Amino acid sequence: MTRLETVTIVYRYPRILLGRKKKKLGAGRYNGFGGGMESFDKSIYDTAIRETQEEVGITLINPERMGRILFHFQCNEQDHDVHFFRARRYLGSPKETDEMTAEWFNIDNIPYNQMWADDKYWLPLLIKGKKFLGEFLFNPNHKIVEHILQTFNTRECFEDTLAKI
Ligand code: 6OG
Repeated sequence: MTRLETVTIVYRYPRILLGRKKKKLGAGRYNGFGGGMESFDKSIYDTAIRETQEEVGITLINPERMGRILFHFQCNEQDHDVHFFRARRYLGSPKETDEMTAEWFNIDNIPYNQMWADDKYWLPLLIKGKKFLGEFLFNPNHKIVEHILQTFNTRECFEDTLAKI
């Protein structure tokens, strides 16, 4: 079984909004906001909007899908198929919830040593506006064993490739 999930990075140059996750997979680490697609979500965009609303109390306007990565774990964890979004605009003000804190970081000062090991590969691409597709294998200590990451020059080429997989 593969879990279909989202991660959204809110980007207001020169800062991004991250949260330290308080429970479940990735607890203690900073990440974008997101979670699993539910049967009542009409699309993965709805999941991104709903999860960001639940975790940090803001309503995204036109989040853009920037990437998709398939994560495999050698033991004890199902695969995660994560769609990554970037959003510049939103309604409301970010606020801490019982799931995540809400903290702004300058893009030159991102706390990669307190994030998932994959983040330093895809987050600089997302910030630059590059689309990406990839696959990562993690060992039981959450270290990367192998990875591939492909970038795309146009949104059309990225969405065409996504439609084929
Ligand atoms: P819940 O299942 O707890 O949401 N997620 C990952 N994020 C990053 N940056 N790297 C990974 O590499 C990830 N695997 C999963 C997707 C889990 C949240 O964590 C994200 C979801 O936003 C292994 O509801």
